[in-house]
Amino acid sequence: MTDITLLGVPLDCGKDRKGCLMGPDAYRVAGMAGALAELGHTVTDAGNLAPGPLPDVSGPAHLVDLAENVAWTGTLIEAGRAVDGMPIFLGGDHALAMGSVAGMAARAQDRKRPLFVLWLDAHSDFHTPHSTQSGNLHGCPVAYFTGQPGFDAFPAPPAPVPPDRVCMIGLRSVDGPEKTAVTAARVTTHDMREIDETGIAMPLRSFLAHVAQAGGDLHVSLDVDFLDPSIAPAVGTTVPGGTTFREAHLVMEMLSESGLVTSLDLVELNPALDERGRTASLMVDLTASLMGRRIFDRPTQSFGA
Ligand code: NNH
Ligand code: MN
Ligand code: MN
Ligand code: MN
Repeated sequence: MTDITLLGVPLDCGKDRKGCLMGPDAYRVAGMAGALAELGHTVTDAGNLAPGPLPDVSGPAHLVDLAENVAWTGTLIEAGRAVDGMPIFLGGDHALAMGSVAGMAARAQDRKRPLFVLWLDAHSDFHTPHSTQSGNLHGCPVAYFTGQPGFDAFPAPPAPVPPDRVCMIGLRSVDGPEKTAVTAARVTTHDMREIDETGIAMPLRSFLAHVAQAGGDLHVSLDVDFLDPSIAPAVGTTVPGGTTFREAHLVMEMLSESGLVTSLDLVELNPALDERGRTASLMVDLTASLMGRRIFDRPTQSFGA
């Protein structure tokens, strides 16, 4: 059983459209702590984090809330690094992954283990402050924590994650500059076109085998828009053609069975856009599957075996 720490991250500065600050409380209301405790885990809700004082920083003028993002990043790196067991970062928008992943990479380095990252998202979030057109820093975390240039206003990531230790699944909205940069950096990508053809289990299985062989820690970053908008409406950046209820649960069950996951982000939930809390509930159910909820313990009995 796992020692889980819930870290509330009411970070809402990664984009213009506000609402993700309500995410941590929506997860609490949807029963996150109880669902995990019921599986036998020890759960500590550490409450909500707050960003440090706003630094005096400058960068490209179109960036949204740069100073606040910088402040949060420093706070999250230290808060995550200090957690002993498994932190679950209850977001908050995806800009929180600058700090959560950089902090987990620092912690993995302290433990002399490589950190791998599974990025479950419609988007690759590989912009730099110079390539982003929207100015929304929630589109930039992967470039930051893999140590791409252009993040001078931010604290340097203590242990940049080599891009070839990042695996992205669910992609269906990648901007031009990101396409070039992701490919050049040799990030592993599995877009929806590939998932449609091979199924979602095959690429995930090979990534997990790779992480196991390397003796790595594994951080999972789950963006609500990984899911199809028909099952998860509570997100500001819906993209059609997302993963189904069954695909998403299969991913979580395979992650659980791998025993490799050491930290988790739940990001981009905007409760103001939800329908009677169903997206928050689905995210709780997915987290429970990731943490061991099962229909049956496999293998089940079959005829003629
Ligand atoms: N690529 C777009 C941008 O940078 C959209 C990013 N939005 C996300 N990312 N939700 O996961 O603005
Ligand atoms: Mn994202
Ligand atoms: Mn996204
Ligand atoms: Mn690989």
